[in-house]
Amino acid sequence: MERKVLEGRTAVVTGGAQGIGAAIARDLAAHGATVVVADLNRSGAERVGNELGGDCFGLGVDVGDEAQVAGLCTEVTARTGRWDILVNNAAIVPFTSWDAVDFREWRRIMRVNLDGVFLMCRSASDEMRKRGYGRIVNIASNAFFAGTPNMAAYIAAKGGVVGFTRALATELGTFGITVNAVSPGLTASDGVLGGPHAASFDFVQSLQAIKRRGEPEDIAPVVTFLCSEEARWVTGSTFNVDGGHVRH
Ligand code: NAD
Ligand code: 4PL
Repeated sequence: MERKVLEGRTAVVTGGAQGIGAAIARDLAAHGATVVVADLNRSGAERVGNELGGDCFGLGVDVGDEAQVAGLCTEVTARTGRWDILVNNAAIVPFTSWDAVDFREWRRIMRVNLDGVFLMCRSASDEMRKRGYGRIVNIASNAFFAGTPNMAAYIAAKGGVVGFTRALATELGTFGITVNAVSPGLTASDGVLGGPHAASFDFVQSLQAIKRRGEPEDIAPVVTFLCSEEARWVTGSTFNVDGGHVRH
């Protein structure tokens, strides 16, 4: 999509300070949206927000904290007058053998990767319902389909995200709000490049139909499409964007 199809829309991207979220924030802004980059890393969010230009800005938020999410909602509507698009991208991406995950670690992952999606959707949908229009895109993972090792709690949370996407689409359909999910495969984000998942690139590439590394810029355009008015008839769906790793 080349046109400024998102002109006049306000979009919030969580976890937008780096990686896939930053690529999504850039693509939405390139299509004309006023983007609010929301991240636990406040300085990183402000850096990306300022870089996007226009009325875009960044702010610090922990998506797992109800009061902070409420504060974000107030600031977004006060500064831009509306809230049309939400991309739930923030997540913890662990690599821990199953039996090394205790209940505290399980809860830490659920709090951000699943509770955070609920809290953000709860806040955003109230604003979207007021205007009878909205686009919500939740970032899941193809690990949910593949059952990839060393990510059991993460995969359980992403399964919750896919299920919640289907249910919320039903609840919000009559308000002009669509809810979809995008499932990336292994992607060369900042987080992955700096951690243990980077060792999996060669093996994962051997499973893909397209034999190269997935980049954050491969994910963003699919999200932008689902955030556009043209995607009006698509809701409750989950799209694998992974170079043909998982054929779902
Ligand atoms: P990343 O680690 O590079 O970036 C994640 C961002 O989320 C960071 O800026 C971090 O500060 C932020 N964040 C973490 N906890 C937060 C919280 N509580 N509140 C607000 N922000 C928080 O991650 P990435 O690899 O770009 O992944 C982005 C999304 O894509 C995630 O949902 C992830 O599960 C999904 N995903 C990634 C891959 C991959 O291989 N990179 C594959 C499939 C799915
Ligand atoms: C296949 O979601 O889907 C590594 C790290 N490998 O986060 C993921 C695969 C990772 C994935 C993921």
